[in-house]
Amino acid sequence: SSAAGSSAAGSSSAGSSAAAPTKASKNYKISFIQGVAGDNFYITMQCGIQTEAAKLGVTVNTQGATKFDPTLQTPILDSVVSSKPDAILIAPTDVKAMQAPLAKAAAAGIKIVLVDTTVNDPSFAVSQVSSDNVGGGKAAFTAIKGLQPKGGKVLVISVDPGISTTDARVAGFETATKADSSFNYLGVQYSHNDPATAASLVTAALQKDPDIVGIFATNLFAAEGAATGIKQAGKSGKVSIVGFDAGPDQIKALKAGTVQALVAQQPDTIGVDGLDQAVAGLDGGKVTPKIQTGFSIITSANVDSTTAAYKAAC
Ligand code: T6T
Repeated sequence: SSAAGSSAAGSSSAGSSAAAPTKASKNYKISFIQGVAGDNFYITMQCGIQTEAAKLGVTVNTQGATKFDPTLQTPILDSVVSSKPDAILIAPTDVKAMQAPLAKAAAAGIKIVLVDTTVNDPSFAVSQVSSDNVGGGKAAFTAIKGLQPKGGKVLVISVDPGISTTDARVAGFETATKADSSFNYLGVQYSHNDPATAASLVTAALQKDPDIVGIFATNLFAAEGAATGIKQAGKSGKVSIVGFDAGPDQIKALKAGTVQALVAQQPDTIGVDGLDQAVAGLDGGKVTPKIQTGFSIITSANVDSTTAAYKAAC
């Protein structure tokens, strides 16, 4: 199946193979700070963390800002730090802006585990757990090529520059696209995690280049908006969309044919592994500084045999 390559890559690097603690030595107080609240990716991660917390016997509280924005995430982090938790799991929203606030939290003696995203210099962190985002971007190109074998113009809709995950996805996609002379890379446009903005970027791009054959949307909200933009432009079925993430709505969109392929991450595993690393760090156990989790490609060919990868609630 089209998922074989990527899931093989995932299982070989899956963090679950790292020695996981079975019980914490005490009921540690741990905070999880999401990239943004209300995003099925982070909700699923939270579900994984909660289940693992119950198993290990630790207490986790979860918070997230209303927007994927370091100016909103920093005060949340600062207030969490002043509550003196034993550890923080966080998806930093910007590689640069979250650097100093996180280094300061680590310097205060709090164990920091970076989940999903990272910062420019993560050396203060106990561990980093994320998908193979460059690989996911490359796989997104392979999926577009499968859908549009003759090639043509392709566009990327991303979130904001400075987000480690989506930047890596763009880089992987760009490298793969430029290595194939039948495709013409139109570059990346930023939607600020707002589906309406993504939709208008896509309709404007299709006005300028009506012969676009494919769009890679680097996260859930970019993909949602890109699908709307294609509908608004009357180009449904002509332009292929490959989106990162596979929430319940994305699976529906795939079945309805408004999106043609999804790169499904393993947010649950990222959360479980992240919490295991935090507890291992607190108990002086063996930590794994870098863990890469897998992904799979979902298309109409395998969607019926796929259970939704992400949850809307636990
Ligand atoms: O794609 C995920 C996450 O990996 C990324 O860092 C930000 O966007 C999502 O949360 C999906 O909305």
